[in-house]
Amino acid sequence: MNALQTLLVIFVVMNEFRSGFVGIFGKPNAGKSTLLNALINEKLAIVSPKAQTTRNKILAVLTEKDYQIVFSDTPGLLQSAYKLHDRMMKEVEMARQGTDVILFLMDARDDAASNIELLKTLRSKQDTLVIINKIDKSKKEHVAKLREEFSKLKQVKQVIEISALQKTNLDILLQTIVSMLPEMPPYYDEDMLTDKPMRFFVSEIVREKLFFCLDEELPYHAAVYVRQYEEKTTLTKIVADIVVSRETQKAIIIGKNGSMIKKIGQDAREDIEKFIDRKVFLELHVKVRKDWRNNDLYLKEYGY
Ligand SMILES: Nc1nc2c(ncn2[C@@H]2O[C@H](COP(=O)(O)OP(=O)(O)OP(=O)(O)O)[C@@H](O)[C@H]2O)c(=O)[nH]1
Ligand SMILES: [Mg+2]
Repeated sequence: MNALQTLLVIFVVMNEFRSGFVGIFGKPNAGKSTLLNALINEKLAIVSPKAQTTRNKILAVLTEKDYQIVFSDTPGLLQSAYKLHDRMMKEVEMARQGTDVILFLMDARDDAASNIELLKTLRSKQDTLVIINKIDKSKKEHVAKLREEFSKLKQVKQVIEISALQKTNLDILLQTIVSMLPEMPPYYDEDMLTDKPMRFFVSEIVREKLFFCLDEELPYHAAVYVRQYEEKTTLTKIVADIVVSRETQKAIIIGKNGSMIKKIGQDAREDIEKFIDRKVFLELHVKVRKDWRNNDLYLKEYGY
């Protein structure tokens, strides 16, 4: 070993492993799930142009040589109109309690005041990184103003400007997060990626297609429940129910001569095949469960 190598070894030994829990919070549509996927380099969380896409807290573990970050993506912060929303905000609260670092994400085109208000409603005491996202779509002067406003807050350790979509400044963001984590051994095995089972991701992929294939309101009335998930020798057989609140919604999802459900099924199957790296046979059914979003039993059954 030469002198340089010895120095390197000493440096590595002196630099303890860092680990911690990092929660991603912010308004609906700020880009939280996009950021999570970009940071872990994997499409775990579903993303759509519509607000309130994410409904459950999702853990995603990023393990590198000298750190492990356990991210949690959360539903966008909102006022409850249904019991479903209460459940979503409970997921947020659970994520907040166990975190070492808070990532508060906002759309760079949004205003400072409403976001500062929202950050306060989190009532968090943890160190916070404010992330101004979508800088690919914003004006420099506005971003500078946001930075100034957020820098005044005591709990805000740093303000970082990024584009989650174009992966701009994500390396700086990661370095900053790691520097804020405690020296700790890893919480999870290095091959662990998430806390959610495959069935969950399958139902989410179908739900994502609903957001893309259907008009404004309908996706918010829908849940997806995977009834069967069976690995056969040559393929994986999946049977899932798309649950809606009304007969008229069912008719729209099925579409003329079944054209809509066919498209949803095809799009979802392709993504599921990519995700599990296997051939998939996907069977979708549409069911009506009146007012499921306000029904405790149904909410529980559908994973909320
Ligand atoms: N231009 C641009 N669009 C982005 C960026 N990040 C996310 N988006 C888009 O913003 C929309 C919302 O992204 P999501 O990641 O679903 O947002 P979210 O905060 O998880 O939303 P909820 O789950 O509803 O709370 C999608 O259309 C993304 O493609 C970005 O950096 N630049
Ligand atoms: Mg989301």
